[in-house]
Amino acid sequence: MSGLLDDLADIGRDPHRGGYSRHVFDDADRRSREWFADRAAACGLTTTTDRNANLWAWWGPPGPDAVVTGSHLDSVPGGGAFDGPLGVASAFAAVDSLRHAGFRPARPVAVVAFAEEEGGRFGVPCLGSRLLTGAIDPDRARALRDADGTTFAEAMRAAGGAPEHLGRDEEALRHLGRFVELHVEQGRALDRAVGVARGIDAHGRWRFRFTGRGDHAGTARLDDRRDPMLPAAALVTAARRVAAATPDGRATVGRLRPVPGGTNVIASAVDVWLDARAPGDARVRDVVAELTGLARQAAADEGCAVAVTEESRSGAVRFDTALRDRCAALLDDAPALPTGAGHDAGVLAAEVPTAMLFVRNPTGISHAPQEHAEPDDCAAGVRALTRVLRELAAP
Ligand code: HGY
Ligand code: MN
Ligand code: MN
Ligand code: MN
Repeated sequence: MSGLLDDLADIGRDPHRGGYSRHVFDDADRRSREWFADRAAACGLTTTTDRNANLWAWWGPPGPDAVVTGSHLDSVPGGGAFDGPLGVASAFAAVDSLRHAGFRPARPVAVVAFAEEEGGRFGVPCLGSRLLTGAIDPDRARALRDADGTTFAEAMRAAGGAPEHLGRDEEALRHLGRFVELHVEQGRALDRAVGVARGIDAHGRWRFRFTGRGDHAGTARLDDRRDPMLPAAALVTAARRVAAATPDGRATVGRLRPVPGGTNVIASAVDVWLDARAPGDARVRDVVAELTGLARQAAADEGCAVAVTEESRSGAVRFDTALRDRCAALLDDAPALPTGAGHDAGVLAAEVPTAMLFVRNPTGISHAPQEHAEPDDCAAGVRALTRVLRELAAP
């Protein structure tokens, strides 16, 4: 198992940020896709790429009611080694051990790696699984731009894909009988190697564009400025304050882009991305509404304007309790945990019975190089996934 992750370890290392930066259709993604195809071939599986750039490795011919497992291979900028790859590597390891044990599945089994789960390049998380289920309009997806202004369609075409075919994939959905995603824990709740997911908190991303008047940092009088950095800064600190006043609320600004971004230049505009999360959809809505009001007021106080755009939103997800309880029972009553992290499993849960297994992370940290899972716990995760797949694919 650790050998599988070792093979990935050199792909997408980020010397500047630490950790890994792997984003859809970049060079690290190309190498990750090669890794996926090599692993699939080593397991005797047939690799296909669906119309939305998601990878599938089939044990047996693609067919209806398949048992599908996997996760994603892309990362956040400077992310850890486990978020995503652990689920894909464990899926291959579990299928491998079933095959070596002579198990014959009664229905097709597939390993999948969804594209752009982190939204690290084009800004919309779970882009591949949203496209597959029709949860995002393909025209909007085609037009998404990365920081260099390249559209998703241009990047997909440059990588050999056909963006004109993006969209809900009825055939893939017919194949999807059940989906099980193994994932590194993102938090420190597990006191044993493996747990199951109860559900996913509501969450979303909003872009606040503050516009003012660019000017010279040295000559513009303080009483004659319209500096969008001021309301931007107010939003950053208000996010923490408003979330702290919301039960189990979280609001984060991890990304902020001043234009033009010169040290001696008063910005003409500042983009601020807000990530807001809470156990219920209404609470997220309330947090964002309150922060939008504060942002408008702070902008007006500085003679600036602000435009707010919802970039993505996911309602709270409750996983299929029958499948969850079946997994937990198979895993010696593994504990069921809520999670504040979004996953492709959360998107697919709207279409098929879906479950998630979590592997203990002793640091509890994720989306950073300190993310970790011990080899013994990873091996326990593979054994757990193998048991679940055997049960779901049994005659
Ligand atoms: O942002 C998330 O929760 C996930 O890691 N994409
Ligand atoms: Mn993640
Ligand atoms: Mn993930
Ligand atoms: Mn000058």
